[in-house]
Amino acid sequence: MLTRHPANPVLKHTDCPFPATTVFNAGVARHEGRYVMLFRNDYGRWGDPNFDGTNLGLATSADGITWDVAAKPVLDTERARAGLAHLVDSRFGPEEIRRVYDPRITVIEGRPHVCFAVDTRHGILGGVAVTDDFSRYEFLCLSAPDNRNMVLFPERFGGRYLRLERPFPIYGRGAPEAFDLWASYSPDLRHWGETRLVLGSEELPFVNNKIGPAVPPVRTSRGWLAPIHAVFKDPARRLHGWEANPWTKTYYAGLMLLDLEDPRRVIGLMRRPLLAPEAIYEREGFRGDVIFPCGFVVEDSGEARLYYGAADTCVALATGHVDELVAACEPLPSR
Ligand code: BMA
Repeated sequence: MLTRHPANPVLKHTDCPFPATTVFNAGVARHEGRYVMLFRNDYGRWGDPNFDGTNLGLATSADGITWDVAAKPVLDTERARAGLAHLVDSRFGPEEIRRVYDPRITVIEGRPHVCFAVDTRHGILGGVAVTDDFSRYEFLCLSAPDNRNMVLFPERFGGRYLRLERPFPIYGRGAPEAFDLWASYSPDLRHWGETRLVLGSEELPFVNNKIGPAVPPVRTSRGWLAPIHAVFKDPARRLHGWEANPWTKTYYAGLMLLDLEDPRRVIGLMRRPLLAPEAIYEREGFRGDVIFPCGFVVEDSGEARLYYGAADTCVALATGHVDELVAACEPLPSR
């Protein structure tokens, strides 16, 4: 269904003019005639899982394959704390924000919006910011804990914005982790509600752990095409990784098709992985066997480009045709 690009990995730490160790989980969009990538950089020592910090870097490209990385990170913890200060209070001060990461870009009405995850002492939160130049960000909201992997739709529905998200329920189906994919509406990108379950992880036969949104969905004539991430955990398997604790989770890309009018309704689902870790850069790194898509661009030609973090270490690209991706989603007429 997808072909790995021969230039993979399209972005790696050695491409950065500033201290960088693992550059991965990158939001990608076409904006003002070029491709824009916001990527996560965990910096420290190669091979050492105790990173010194995390920041977000910016890369631009004419073709979406060869990237120029801006001289400095565009968002670090200090700037995130300053930007988020108006959304927190004295009990939960900006100093407890440890890092901002895993950005996803959606251009809405011409303006790039970025969803991001925030690690704090009181949990993991998700938020949304808007930017015009990718260096200054207006932070619009922060969720309740624990929630992340948020992606915005590029259009409004009945005037309202819609985002997919992945909360972390603790009590539920008995498994220690069984996380699902949800959606919320907002009138203004600041207040979110009418939250509904979109897809449970139990609905995918190759998943025994969790699923979540991956990239901003793309409109097609048949529905919203929405790649997801999907995780199988096998405690008996020891995958490549830098941490002392054995890494046992395989992250796949999956795929669903959502109703055009009510995108909280799944109308098609791929029952097998869209992309499974096979290449060396997907199997070996900080956390091996990880494919974590955060960027999705469909060209006018119908070429679909999926940008994904590989082994939590670099950014890779796989391409296919949008019509084949739509056709791969098995119809779910009864939902
Ligand atoms: C998820 C997030 C991602 C990461 C992935 C694989 O839960 O933490 O940032 O890429 O795990 O380690």
